[in-house]
Amino acid sequence: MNRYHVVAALLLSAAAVSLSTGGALAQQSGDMKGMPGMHMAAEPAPAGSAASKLGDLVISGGYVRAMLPGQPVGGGYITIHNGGKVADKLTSVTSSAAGKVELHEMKMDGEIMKMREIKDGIAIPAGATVTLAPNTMHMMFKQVKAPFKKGGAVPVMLMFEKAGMIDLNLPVTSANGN
Ligand SMILES: [Cu+2]
Repeated sequence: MNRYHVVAALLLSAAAVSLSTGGALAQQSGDMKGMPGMHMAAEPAPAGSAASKLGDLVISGGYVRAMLPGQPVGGGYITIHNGGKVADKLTSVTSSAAGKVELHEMKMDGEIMKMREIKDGIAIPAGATVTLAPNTMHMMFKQVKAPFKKGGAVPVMLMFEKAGMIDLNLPVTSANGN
């Protein structure tokens, strides 16, 4: 998954991605099993949605990945910065493009990467930047009405405990290539 993320980033040449860095990352990340999740932090993310302000929050870099034929669910990522003095929480996400959207987190279980639903929302501490990114957390789109296609956009509504709700259009980046 990680390798494809790098490929997706490289395809978006507009993003500030150096080819040599991307190549090194791709090689390093070839073996998913042997990889402790912490390499991911250094990775460039694809260019995503523009920054939007909602109260004290700045929400940016949102994107979803194109879905492969037969793939039953879609994955989405986004960055949330809380510039305020009070903690907030991302409580839920909905989308007209999917029957439901769940918040998931990835965890290494021994050598196997597993995901589980985050049922009580994602805390956005005061002053913090929380990033939903491959191998950390994601939005999982279930009962998708039409497979996400590269170049398209997926509407989402994010609901925060304090800041309220915001509608965003997340661009669809390339699929994992697999
Ligand atoms: Cu998931």
